[in-house]
Amino acid sequence: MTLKENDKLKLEEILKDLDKYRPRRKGWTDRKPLPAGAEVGPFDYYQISENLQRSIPLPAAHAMGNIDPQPDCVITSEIASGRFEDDIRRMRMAAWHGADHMMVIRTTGQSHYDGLIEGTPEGVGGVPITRKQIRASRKALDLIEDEVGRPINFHSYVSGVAGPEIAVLFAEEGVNGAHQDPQYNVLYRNVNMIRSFVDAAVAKKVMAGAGMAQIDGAHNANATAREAWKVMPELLVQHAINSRYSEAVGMPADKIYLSSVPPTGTPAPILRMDLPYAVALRELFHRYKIRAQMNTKYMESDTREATVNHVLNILISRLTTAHIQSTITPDEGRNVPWHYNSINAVNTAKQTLNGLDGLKEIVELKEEGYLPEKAREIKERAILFLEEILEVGGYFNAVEDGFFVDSGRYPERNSDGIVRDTKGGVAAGSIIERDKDYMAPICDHFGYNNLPEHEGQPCDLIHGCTLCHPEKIVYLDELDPEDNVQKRLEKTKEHRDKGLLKPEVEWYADGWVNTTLFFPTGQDMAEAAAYEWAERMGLENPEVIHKQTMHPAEGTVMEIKGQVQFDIDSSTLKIPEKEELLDENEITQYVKENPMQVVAATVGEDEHSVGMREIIDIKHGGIEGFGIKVNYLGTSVTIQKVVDAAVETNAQAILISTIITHGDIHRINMKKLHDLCVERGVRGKVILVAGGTQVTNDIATESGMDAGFGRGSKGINVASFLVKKRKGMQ
Ligand code: Z98
Repeated sequence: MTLKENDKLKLEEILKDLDKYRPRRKGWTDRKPLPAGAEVGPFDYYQISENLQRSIPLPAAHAMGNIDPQPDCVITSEIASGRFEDDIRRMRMAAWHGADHMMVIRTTGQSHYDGLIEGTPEGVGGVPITRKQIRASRKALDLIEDEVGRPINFHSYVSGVAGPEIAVLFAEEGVNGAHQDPQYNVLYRNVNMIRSFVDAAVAKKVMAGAGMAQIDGAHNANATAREAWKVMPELLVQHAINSRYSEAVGMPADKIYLSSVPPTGTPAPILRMDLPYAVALRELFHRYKIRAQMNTKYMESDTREATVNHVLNILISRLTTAHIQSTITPDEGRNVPWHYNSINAVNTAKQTLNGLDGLKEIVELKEEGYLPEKAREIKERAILFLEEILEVGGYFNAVEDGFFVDSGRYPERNSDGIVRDTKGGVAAGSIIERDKDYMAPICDHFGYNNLPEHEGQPCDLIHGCTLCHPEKIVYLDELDPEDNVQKRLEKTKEHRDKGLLKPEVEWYADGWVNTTLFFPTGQDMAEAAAYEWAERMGLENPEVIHKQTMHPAEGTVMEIKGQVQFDIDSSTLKIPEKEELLDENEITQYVKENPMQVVAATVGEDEHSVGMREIIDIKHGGIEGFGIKVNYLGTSVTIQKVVDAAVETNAQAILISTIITHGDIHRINMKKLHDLCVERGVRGKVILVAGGTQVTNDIATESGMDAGFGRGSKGINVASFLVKKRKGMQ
């Protein structure tokens, strides 16, 4: 099965024979960098990787030969619709925009699961960790990577008491990367500390066996801390604990990615605060790779504000290093992330990385003064923190003493850190010693394993494990008769099969729309007005998702979301025929080889000049810009004068503009122009074009013109037409 550009991804096809599907590879794949100076279109780049076979370039690329340079680092899209059938579609969109790391997370805590949840329904918050959902996602990604021409990494989370089982499931199903950090379980999920670290050893070893990339959880301290910029020393400590522990239990250093966040947000002077931190991190942890996450702590409901922080975060990545540039959607602060916001975040990363390409070829970080001094200070604070952990008897005691996520700036403490009891927490007391004759159920296994001497794989002794013999994997389909993908697909079947259209942001045909409103009043009144407005518009479940004062008395901008219940039947829609425009370069080249002279004027008793000038002047993309010579006669020009000028200058075309239409004067003038050209014997060689707000191509051609250009027309529309017509006349 291959995907076709203009066809939707067919979920039914993905689900077909899913029980037999095997992923085609395991392990993480980085991008293939191109040598410095590699050319893409008119530019050369220092930090890019191989081009995609299919992709959607940034909007402005249309003026640069539609190039889509792919930055050197992997780009993450966080996918969290909670339904794998919708996640898959979003992954395809993200891949086409340049994401090659699909980080799929539940909409609510995955780590609250205490065991594998195969066969369970979607439930609250979505379950992207059943075998069926993982396998379907990987199968879809295998097709998508063929389509775009680049390997795509599939990622989820190995956390909670079920962590080791989830790691095995991921290894079996070709998941390429995962978050794994026992400190996350301890601090944020209150899983027993000993259990967390024992589980982590097992899970990490399994992940290492499958070549998976491991991302830690230090960024969560930043997101949780009351004053996030104060936790910089602790972030280094958390990275240190997880990365050294990972290596100790068998994770290779080149698969360890530190999850780093520039800790501060604007309006703080974030570069001065976060750049020294980034430098300190990379100096201390040069053995490992960096996954740069955008700051989420200071993400509010304003997507513009979140995007600016994201861009500044990427500037720090470019001033230092990042192997993975992760994106969170700028709407995280107000919604479960929406499709187009996910894609926007990927584009923000791609655009900023493109824009900052080769930054270090032209600027250098100072080796003396504020930056290295500040970096050193952060490192010193982190080392002191680690030493104090040793002084109190180790990590468990330190957590019991509330060392972590304290709002003080270390070594200052505010005694508000997260406190956990070594003997308490979820699954406390569940660690037991292994029997002397313990035999692990899979080969990639941490710790003691009672194996008699033999050649070959350990699992030969048990006739193969599921990692070595995937045919042994037992595939369970969903068990709930009501809440399962087939039932959910039935609900949208009509929409998909019959082409009924409904706007959506999360799930197929969910009906959610977002509207921006400005009311000339203060916030409270504006909010009440927004709800009233939503009701009158027929929006169901309205919710104000953003409000921002422009001035306390003069006005407030609101964004309100709501659901619509009606569909649009695509079979009833009339799609206007699209005018095929010539390429800008083609027009310019043609005019260069076949010089073109035109006469232009606003005719009759019409003093409007703006429309015609916009079509002519180079500034806003007018026809002059393509090399067409224009003899502009001004306003209120008679038809006689226009034709005289054309004859005198031997012009190839006449452009008239008429805005006034009383008494059908626009039609009358067009006819007059045509007739006079016939009378003077030039109609066969002069192209006649009319424009104006009330002019349409139909009206103009009925009135003897060769073409008419109405509202919204631009210079390129006219230039493209003139060139096509000239070519036809030659
Ligand atoms: C991210 N934006 O990094 P629950 N383990 C670790 C995590 O960071 C997370 C989980 C597990 C973030 C997403 N992080 C939040 C180290 C989540 C997931 O229980 O589902 O929240 O565990 O991508």
